[in-house]
Amino acid sequence: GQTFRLEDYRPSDYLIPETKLDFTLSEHATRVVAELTVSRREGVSPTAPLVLDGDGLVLKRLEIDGKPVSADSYHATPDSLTLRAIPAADRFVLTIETELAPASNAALMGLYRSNGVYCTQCEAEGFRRITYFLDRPDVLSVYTVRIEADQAEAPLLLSNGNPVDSGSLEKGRHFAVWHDPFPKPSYLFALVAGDLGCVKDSYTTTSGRSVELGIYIEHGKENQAGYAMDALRRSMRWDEEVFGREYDLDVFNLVAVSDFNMGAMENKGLNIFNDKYVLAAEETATDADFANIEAIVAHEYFHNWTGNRITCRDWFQLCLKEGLTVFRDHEFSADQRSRAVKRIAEVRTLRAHQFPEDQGPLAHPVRPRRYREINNFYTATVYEKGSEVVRMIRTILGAELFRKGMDLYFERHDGDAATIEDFLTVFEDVSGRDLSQFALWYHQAGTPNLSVSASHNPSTAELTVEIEQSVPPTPSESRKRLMHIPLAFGLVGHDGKDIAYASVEGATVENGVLHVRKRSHTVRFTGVEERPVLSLNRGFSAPVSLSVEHKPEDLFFLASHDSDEFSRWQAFNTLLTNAVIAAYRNTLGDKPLHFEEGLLELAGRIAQDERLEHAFRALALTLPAESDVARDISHNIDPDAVHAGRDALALRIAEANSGVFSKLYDDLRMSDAFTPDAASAGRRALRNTLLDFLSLLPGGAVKALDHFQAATNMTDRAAALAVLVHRHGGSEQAREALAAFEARHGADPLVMDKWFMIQATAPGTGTLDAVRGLMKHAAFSIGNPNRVRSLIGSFASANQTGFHRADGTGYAFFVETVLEVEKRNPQVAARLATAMRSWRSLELTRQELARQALLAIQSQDGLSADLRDIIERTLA
Ligand code: BAL
Ligand code: ZN
Repeated sequence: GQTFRLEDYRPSDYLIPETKLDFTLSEHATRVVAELTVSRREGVSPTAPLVLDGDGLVLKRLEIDGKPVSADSYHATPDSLTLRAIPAADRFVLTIETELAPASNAALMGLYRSNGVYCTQCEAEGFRRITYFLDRPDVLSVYTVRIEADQAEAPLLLSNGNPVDSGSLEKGRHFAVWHDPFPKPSYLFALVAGDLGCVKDSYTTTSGRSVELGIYIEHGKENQAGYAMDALRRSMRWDEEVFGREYDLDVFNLVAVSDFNMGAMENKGLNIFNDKYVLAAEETATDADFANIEAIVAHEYFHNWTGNRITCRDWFQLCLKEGLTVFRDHEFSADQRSRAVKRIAEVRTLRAHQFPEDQGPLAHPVRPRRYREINNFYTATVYEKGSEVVRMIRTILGAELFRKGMDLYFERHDGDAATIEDFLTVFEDVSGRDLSQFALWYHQAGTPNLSVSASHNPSTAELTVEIEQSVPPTPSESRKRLMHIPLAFGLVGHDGKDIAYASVEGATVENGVLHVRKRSHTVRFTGVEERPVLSLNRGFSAPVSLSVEHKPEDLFFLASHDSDEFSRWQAFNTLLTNAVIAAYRNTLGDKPLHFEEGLLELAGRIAQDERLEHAFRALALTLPAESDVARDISHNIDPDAVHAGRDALALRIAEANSGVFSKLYDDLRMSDAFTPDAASAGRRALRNTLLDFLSLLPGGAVKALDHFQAATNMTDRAAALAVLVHRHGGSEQAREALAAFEARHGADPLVMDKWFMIQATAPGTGTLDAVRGLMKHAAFSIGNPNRVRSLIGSFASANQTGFHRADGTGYAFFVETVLEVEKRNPQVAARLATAMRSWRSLELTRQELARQALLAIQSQDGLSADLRDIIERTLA
């Protein structure tokens, strides 16, 4: 396939200032008439050909200014339309008619059908599956869309912008016309037509504009849309208050569909959502679902300014809208919930998804310089690390200058297709700072490492901190430049309070942030009478991997006393991780496992510490996942030994704290009505975490089944089911709970996804057969991305012992299934295949089996560009 390079960017010779689309919808033969007003960019020769993108299109009619184009002056293939003889006038109207078969579009890009509803997905390059177009984000057009359909089949006809006309037609058909006054790139085009239920509300912006809000979902599920609507209204208010951004159309519509490749899509005025991120009720959704819905509704809404009003010049700039919008949704959730808890959750996600990406064969810069398939760059690096980079800009500039910079960005670039350079420049302009070294965060892949040691000299009252940075090589970037790393820190005194110092030299320190810019810094703090404990990277101010030469007692101290809650969590988490790694090594060496009493006790103390939020305690007590531990071990990993080490620690913590945990578990029982707020969710999270420990003690399966049966909401029910299936798989209690869950929720596919996922993530070699069996279950469908991700995706990426079986049968299953999914949906298959990205860190036998599996996929004929790209980069 072709490789696209950032340095090859050049503006389009032609633009399309206006686009009129006329859809006559039918399942197998939808007619699309596109009337494009084409203009030649100034200075471009009239002989320059016009080359439009297509993807699998059939051209039915082609006219220029209303006259047919002669056969010798154009060339049409399914993938492009080239016009050679173009009117000399610098503006003309091109009419293109194409015919589509939405019902057989299984790739879910372009126009397709989901549960009988017509819908679209155009990002990144799906619009070219609808009509020939300059399908690139820097070609902005004003759209007017007419949709005609059968009134009974599709009473609802939606597109971007505001509704301008509608009416009935002969033979039971009807139409609607939508006009979007804001010029937009084709990837933001959307259409929905079908028979859906609706929840309406209205919102008045600060300047008094009244906006009609609509959420469209499957009939009968209207009562599950309230939470999303509330989240939408809160998002609209928050963006006004925190970023000064108001909504700009008369309507805002959000549609939930069941077959969707992504989480959701920010089409102008018509967001389309994976129904998983809309539907919420206590009976069917967990607290995590509620939190995700809130975050994703906000994310898509926030794109209206960061993505839509200001879009990307090209797809290399994807992080310009995604990293920034993730940052905005993170801040929103932090304001709606507990900031510290939210931050810990973000960092856990970043480490679980972005760090392995950055440390493996698929590593790429936040702003990549090349790609073969852009769909494969909707990654944790672009999104999550992209958000961290924006957060660092705020850390460096301070909140006030950051806001000033954002204001300037909106003012200067509204209506533009912008670049990362444009974004950085506004912050340089408002602050007078030079961000060129900082910009490496966008340009250079890899997680920087910092090693730190500190020594205190009581006689001179000096603290000396040695800091070394290194950036590991990543694919196609062997030599790295030194980064600018803002490290928030504190010197913690014996009473847990930060102590002051007189002066500092060896690095710039501003507002509690130490700026690492060189390979090594020797930082001297004077006037430090007592030996402090160094608390570094507070709030996870920089996405780095940090190794501090702490004395073990220092970590215990920080875990109990650091005033920064994130760092407290981090210290305890590091202690737990170290304990599992020690147990792992002893397991491999056939040595007895031993855990420090102090650690076990500290777990008990944290559990009961009334000064800490419940949700914080739950996060602290959640042991690092097997994949987290594996990442820290980094090479020659035996997943079975990781599992054994982690389980052993869980058991010892449970045994050492059985009384405390039991009492707390009982005290946390809630009898009041369910509410999804953060405080109540925190109580449930802590109680469910305790259940996981208690289930390891005698009578644990019975206790978990009691919990399951007593559950009055999905959070508790799913948590108990997971405990039974993961801790007591095959037991009578686990079987009973699985059957009860299936009987209760069998008709609700989204809830059955939880049932699939819990079973797919059960540790041990037996799970592979279980997954194969579940693929035959009536609720499973290989064509639906949510089903595939919950059963197969979770097995491959979140089941270390089950998937990475030493006999390689997990990998054989992987080959077979990825190829099966690929036949229908290359994008979902490619995503699934990233489960292999850390194969080189496995022990040698598994490594070789994994490599064979990847080669088996690579050798297939006719592999999609999506899958080929992932497989070849993974093998490289
Ligand atoms: N733009 C793709 C979906 C999202 O990030 O919002
Ligand atoms: Zn986004």
